[in-house]
Amino acid sequence: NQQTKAHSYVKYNNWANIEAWVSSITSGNPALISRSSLGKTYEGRDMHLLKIGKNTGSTKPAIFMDCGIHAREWISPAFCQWFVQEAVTTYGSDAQMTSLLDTLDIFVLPVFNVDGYEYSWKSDRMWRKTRSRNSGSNCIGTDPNRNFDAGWCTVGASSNPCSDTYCGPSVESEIESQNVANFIRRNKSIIKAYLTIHSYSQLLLFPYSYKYGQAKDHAELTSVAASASEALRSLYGTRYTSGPGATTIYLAAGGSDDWAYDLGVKYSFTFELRDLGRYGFLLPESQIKPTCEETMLAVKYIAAHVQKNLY
Ligand code: PAY
Ligand code: ZN
Repeated sequence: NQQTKAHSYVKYNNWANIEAWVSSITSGNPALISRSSLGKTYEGRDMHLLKIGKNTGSTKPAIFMDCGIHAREWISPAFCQWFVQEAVTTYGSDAQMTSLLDTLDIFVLPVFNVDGYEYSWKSDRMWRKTRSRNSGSNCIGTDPNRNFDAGWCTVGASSNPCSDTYCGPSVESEIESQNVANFIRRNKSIIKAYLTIHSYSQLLLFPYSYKYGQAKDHAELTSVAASASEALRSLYGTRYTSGPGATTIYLAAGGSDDWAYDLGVKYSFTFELRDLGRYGFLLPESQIKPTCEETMLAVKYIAAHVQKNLY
């Protein structure tokens, strides 16, 4: 009789364990965490969302962070779980975290593409896209990071449903993208930063990816990304490259980061976590802890910058 593995921060957790974790971390930290759902996925799973922050009785500025847009990037959901745990356990002892959670709310979507994530556990470890059916094709899924309204399907995306970078039949055709976009649109006045966690390549990207043109906030984003990368490197020497997506990785339209930025969320960053390709998407579990620890430093740096530069 096979024993089901329990949740662990230093292992990759399947969706059942992540869902159980969402419940237990929320009920264990009622003063700092509240949960909601952004809606259901294509296959009917809940898109659980955690709000972390001290309840002040009034509306606070917020940061939105998602993990697991792409199914196979398992280190990404592992980081969101780590972040939530680290936030609640260091609140009250770590001065920076305490101050962040006293003044800001941090919305964490631990897994964006839940259906794809499940599929990457059960059937195809290298699955990237959603699991929606495509009319007129036997190929499944759309790339959720090509499905947002930012130069949609113009460059670095495919209109072939069989491609791993399929942009979908229309903007926000995927219910998962729609649920996230609706939430951010609805909370546009309070969301000051958008962080989206991917792997791999060790990059810290900011707009634009859908065009070569510089973002209005290019200078500030460049300096924030450089300092955040430096903070990350200070722990274990892991080197990150930072810059606009188009020139740092490749032109790619329809990304959530560019969409959020053009909506008015100034501090929009895409993390590409470890490694540089030795293991790629198959990052060993032994690297979860160091990867999450170093990434915390960069995320906290960005959050502190946002806190000091509210707009
Ligand atoms: O901002 O341009 C952006 C996002 C770029 C990512 C994307 O293609 O969506 C980069 C890739 C990713 O994390 O999905 C990088 C990985 C290594 C890949 O699959 O190519
Ligand atoms: Zn990705």
